[in-house]
Amino acid sequence: MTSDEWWKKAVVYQIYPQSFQDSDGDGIGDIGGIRQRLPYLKDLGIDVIWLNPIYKSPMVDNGYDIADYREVAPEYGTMADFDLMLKEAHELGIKIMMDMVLAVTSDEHKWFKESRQSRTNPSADYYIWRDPKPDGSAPNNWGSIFGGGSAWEYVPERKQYYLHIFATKQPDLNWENEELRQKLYAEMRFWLDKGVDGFRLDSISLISKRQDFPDTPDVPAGQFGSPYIGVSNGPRLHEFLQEMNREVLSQYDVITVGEATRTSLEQAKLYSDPSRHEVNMVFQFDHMHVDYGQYGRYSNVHPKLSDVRSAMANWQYGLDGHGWNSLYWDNHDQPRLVSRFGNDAPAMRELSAKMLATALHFQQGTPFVYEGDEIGMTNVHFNSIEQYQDVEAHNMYRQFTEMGMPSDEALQLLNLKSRDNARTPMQWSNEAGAGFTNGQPWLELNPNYHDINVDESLSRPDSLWHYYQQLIHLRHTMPILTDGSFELVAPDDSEVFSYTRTSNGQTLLVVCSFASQNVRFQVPEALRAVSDAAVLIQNYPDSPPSVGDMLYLRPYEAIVFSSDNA
Ligand code: TEU
Repeated sequence: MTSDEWWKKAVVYQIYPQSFQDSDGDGIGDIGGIRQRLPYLKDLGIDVIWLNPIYKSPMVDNGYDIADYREVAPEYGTMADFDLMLKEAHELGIKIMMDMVLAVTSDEHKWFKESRQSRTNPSADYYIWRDPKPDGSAPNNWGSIFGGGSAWEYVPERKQYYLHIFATKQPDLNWENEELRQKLYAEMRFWLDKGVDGFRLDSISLISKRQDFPDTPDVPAGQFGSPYIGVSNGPRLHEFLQEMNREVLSQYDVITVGEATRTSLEQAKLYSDPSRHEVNMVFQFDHMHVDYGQYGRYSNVHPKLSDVRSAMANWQYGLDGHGWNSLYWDNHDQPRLVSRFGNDAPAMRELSAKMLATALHFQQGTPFVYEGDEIGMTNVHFNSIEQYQDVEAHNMYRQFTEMGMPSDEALQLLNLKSRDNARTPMQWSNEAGAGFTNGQPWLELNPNYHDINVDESLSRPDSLWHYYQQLIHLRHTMPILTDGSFELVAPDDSEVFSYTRTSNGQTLLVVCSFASQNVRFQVPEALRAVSDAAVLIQNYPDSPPSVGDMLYLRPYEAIVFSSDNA
């Protein structure tokens, strides 16, 4: 690891600004609130904040619909507030990684307002415009990823359709246009010149479109297919990323993470192999697809450990020496990790959350902690569609009920998988407003804030919060966590996720039970010396009962042994 690869040792904490901390009583989190909580993040020990979009936006998709890249959303504060936050974070040794949305803008961005007016204006070609089919219908059968129908919207002024693979108010940018690319690079430089420390590049795997815009095959007439066939990892993607790197990223000492939905391991090597000069790492989705089913991500499927493990291990083996991994269990687009992969029943919630944190943070890569994970926040159980705010939740609900699904069943799917599960406000205390706001929160609080909150977690030395603090400390102090090679142990065990990390003669043995009951785990002969050595960290107050090489693991038990605790 060279010194300019500081991001390999870093732990990133994700802040969803509208849900983190409100400082002015309007029920919406803001920059003033983040500033108040910087010392909290310093105590936790994180190195980098990934800040979800804070730009001026009509907020149809909570800020992923940018109306002006150089203005701060007034809901969140002013540019002066931003500058102060950056300065204060830097004083505490915390870096700030912005979320840069370069695949789409809002239809309220001045480029689109101009583009839609005619086929000849200066921004005419900044978005993806196509003529209707002879019968007047959309250019192909792609549907929006958010549900709600076609991915094409007709504009009478141009007598053409524009492409929006997300919400109708999020037109896709046309990366084929070189002038537009230069404008986007200028927007990136604006923030880098202020001193921000990197970017999470939103939906970056989707920026290069196949120019033949093919229909998605096997879709019945009149229905919509997924647009991925023509938009995912398209023909010029890596050319664009190399250009962006040459012209922008390489000029600064930054962390870069590309959000790369539908990206295989082989493709990810192209993104993150340092010799190719693209990005440091990607967010891949293989382990997010383990509970997809009949209704895509909104299916009532419980993830199987074997699928989770093989998805993760594939990336651990595959990128070692060829790129770099990001490590995450959830974010603002996913349900809460403890509810999805662990067990959020009161007796199991903290145990399973500690186990999941262990399973993740000992892998090779840069770990991402989503706000509230450090106190074990859970999914919320809204019982009416009005309680949801997410545009995708509303579209999916409409789609499900229109196809005849009973409303309570549709709500059950949202309860399991909706993105709003992760977006309920941060639970700081058990006071009214959960210490998040004095006003009416923009999205209802999870009522369990009375029991699950930061104050409570900070008050107990054995809490999940302190466990995260310990894990982050280990990432900083043990080079083996950065450099060590990864190897699965007992790869066919149905309940236990176990692996080793090895470097310079030192071995760590990680054993994590995903079972809600007691299970046995046999330590392989070759690792007996490690499991007889020191315990580095564990989520029960004592070690599991054992007889010879057999460990009797208790529900969701996690334990890490180290052959050399130096
Ligand atoms: O997400 C893009 C993305 O990859 C989607 O497939 C994502 O998984 C989606 O949430 C599926 O439900 C990014 C942002 O992270 C997301 O919040 C935005 O809504 C989206 O871009 C559109 O800008």
